[in-house]
Amino acid sequence: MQSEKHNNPAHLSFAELKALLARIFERHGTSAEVAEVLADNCASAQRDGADSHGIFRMPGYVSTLASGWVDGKAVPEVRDAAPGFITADAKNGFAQPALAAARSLLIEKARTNGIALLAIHNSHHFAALWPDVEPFAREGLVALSFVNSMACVVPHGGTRALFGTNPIAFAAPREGADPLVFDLATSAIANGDVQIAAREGKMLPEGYGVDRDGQPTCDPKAILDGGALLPFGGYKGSALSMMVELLAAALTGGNFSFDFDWSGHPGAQTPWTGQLLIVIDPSKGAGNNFARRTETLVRQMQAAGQPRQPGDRRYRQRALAEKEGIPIAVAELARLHALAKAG
Ligand code: NDP
Ligand code: PYC
Repeated sequence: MQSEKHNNPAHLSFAELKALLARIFERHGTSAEVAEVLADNCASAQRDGADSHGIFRMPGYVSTLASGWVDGKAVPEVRDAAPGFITADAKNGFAQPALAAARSLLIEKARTNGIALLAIHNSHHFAALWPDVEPFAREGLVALSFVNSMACVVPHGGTRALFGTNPIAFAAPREGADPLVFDLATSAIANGDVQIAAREGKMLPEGYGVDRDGQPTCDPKAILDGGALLPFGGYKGSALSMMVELLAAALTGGNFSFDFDWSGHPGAQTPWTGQLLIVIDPSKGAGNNFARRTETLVRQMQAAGQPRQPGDRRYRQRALAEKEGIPIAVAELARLHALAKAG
């Protein structure tokens, strides 16, 4: 996919790509409102070069919608549970429309109380997590999010897959610069990147996964075919993954990554779990100049020799796409147009 993209690609504006993706979502059974939210998310990932969660995901969304596993027309139910606590039932729909529905209340509560959280359950998240947190930092807030996925990661020292790839995303405002954002799977590699490596016939580094017999392997196909991934950083990543299960599933009322059985829905790919967002208003802190202090830390990291900060690659890619358009392989674009017509 990536090599195709760099071989005489077409260039689309963000608006063009988003409109095409929205047509595909609606054509395959989402409401216009859900299509708008998912298309914005997916086009943003493609624009930023987040390849494992951009248009690569469209066939997975389509096959999941066709399988009846997810409700593309679900209308989330948002509940004001306590001064700093909002719950959202995504009604077996996607998580992002639930976040969109709760967002203004979440910000209002964070600004009033200094901190607020949104606990989403009965939801499907098939995307990158940074688009969920970066916008809060653009409004001067600090945001953290956690999502669990599907059992494909062996806990440290274990013998079978239990955790999801369970990403954690964090965003903080910076004075005079784009927010500082990281978004990372707690597995050694995201499942999407294993699929891309398998497609491209590439081997993975050692320590990323095991085959169906529990033996270490660098072959992405063996990991996908009955094998499993390992957490990053041994017991440390495993502990973070455990935390994500607790925050995104136990706290929200969503499924653990091992809880759901999609075998009755062939084609289903979206994990049916939960998501937690924590939003903090740093102006309530004693320092009262959080964005400047973030900038101070970034400058010190640069001075210490860290060549780039998390998020920098995406922002560079975004700036390039805004200038030149979003590169998409001609064959890939044809597949998207076909999806927009099929159904
Ligand atoms: P990466 O390992 O590619 O990157 C993780 C983070 O580290 C990013 O913020 C990245 O910034 C930063 N980074 C990478 N290299 C460097 C470096 N050399 N110096 C400083 N910072 C660096 O991401 P993952 O493979 O772990 O995850 C990929 C995506 O998959 C994420 O968006 C995640 O949300 C998604 N995902 C979604 C799941 C779901 O259930 N919805 C499950 C698992 C993963 P930058 O972005 O600028 O490269
Ligand atoms: O890449 O690990 C992943 C993933 C799981 C669900 C969505 N993306």
